[in-house]
Amino acid sequence: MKTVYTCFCTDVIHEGHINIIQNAKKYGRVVVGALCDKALIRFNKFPTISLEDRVKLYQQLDGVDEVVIQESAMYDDVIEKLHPDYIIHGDNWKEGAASAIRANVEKKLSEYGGEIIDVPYTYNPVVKKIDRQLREKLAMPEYRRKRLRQLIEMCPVVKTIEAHSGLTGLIAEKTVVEVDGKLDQFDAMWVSSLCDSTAKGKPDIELVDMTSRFRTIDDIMEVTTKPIIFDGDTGGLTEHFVYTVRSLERMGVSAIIIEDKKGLKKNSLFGTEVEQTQATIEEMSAKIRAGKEAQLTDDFMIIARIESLILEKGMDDALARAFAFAEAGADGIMIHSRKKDPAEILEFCDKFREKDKKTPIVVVPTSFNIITEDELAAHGVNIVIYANQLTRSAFPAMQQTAIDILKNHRAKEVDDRLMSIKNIITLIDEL
Ligand code: SPV
Ligand code: MG
Repeated sequence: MKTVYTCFCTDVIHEGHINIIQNAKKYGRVVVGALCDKALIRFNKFPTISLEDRVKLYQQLDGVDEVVIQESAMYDDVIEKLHPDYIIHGDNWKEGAASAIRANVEKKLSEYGGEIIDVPYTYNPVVKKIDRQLREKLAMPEYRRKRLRQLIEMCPVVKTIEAHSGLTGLIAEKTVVEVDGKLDQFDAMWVSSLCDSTAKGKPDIELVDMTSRFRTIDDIMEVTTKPIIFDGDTGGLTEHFVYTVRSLERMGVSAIIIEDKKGLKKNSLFGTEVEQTQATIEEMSAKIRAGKEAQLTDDFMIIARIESLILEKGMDDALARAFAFAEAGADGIMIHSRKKDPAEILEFCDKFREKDKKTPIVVVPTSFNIITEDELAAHGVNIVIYANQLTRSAFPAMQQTAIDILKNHRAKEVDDRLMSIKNIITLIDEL
């Protein structure tokens, strides 16, 4: 009896899956793989039911002889263990990022004479609707809000990129690459005060009001499913901060990061070039405590950002604040630096982790951009935020286009660096 293997990464079974099983049955004994959570999230198919429940769901299907757990998205573990004669899949994996998986499977099977069976992908209105419902479920506040905590548990490092509009949200949501035979993508989005303000042509001084910041979040949420970390600046007056926490939590935002500054906040990357005042440990701790008391779910996170290194107050001050803020109930610590050398960030992380193994650490490697995610994770960092790179790459490109159109009195000269009209009009999916 030959073995036919297929991998499912779904919480809901539809006609397409049944079709795969019926086709598989013609070739032999059908083994279904349930892709594990860690691998699933790299496909942006974040599970809404547990792996255990997915296994049970697949076991109940007519024609399935066995269900196993697949650890690697690239199929390496199951191919080595099961040596299936056939691997069956919808032919949609011939295109896009998934084609890297198909190529790997083809190579591995060819080593012992196994074969791929591609069946035409079932894409009718019912399947399309189920796909959409699954995706939209992930966008719902109750699923999205808790996802950051889940990711911290599941990922060595949560990769977060700035978004300040629906369009940048889509880039954060949909950009998938294949590197070294593995698929990769961002896990979460950062609604940066700098980029949100810059997009509105305003300075980053808490001038863009909360209603407008929430509107930005809403634009992003409309078209994405990934969790959102909100840059809350100083958090404002404690009396106002508690309302902000409630609103963000209700919207389905996963975390707010507030910095230990008071008075007129300026962007941290100015450092000591401008006057900025740090709040006392007591003031900041009181704000954290008030925020934690205001929140209604266990999902939402209040992360305390420490500006001591930015303001050149020293490592001891940064560490004393970190321990005090964690003690006050902060769900994470963000440590910031504007040095090119990551040494002071790493020293902070190592010293913090000597005493506190659990509280998540967040870093924003804008200046110390030489260091990789893996190196940061090795020093105990849990969340890495690429805070402004999308804005900084778009601005010079747009500016150059404006200059060149003015110089040439027409747009022909810029055309070859533009996205095609066809691509721009089909970029956004319609319902
Ligand atoms: C932001 O992105 O607005 C931040 C990070 O707060 S930084 O600009 O580095 O201060
Ligand atoms: Mg900011």
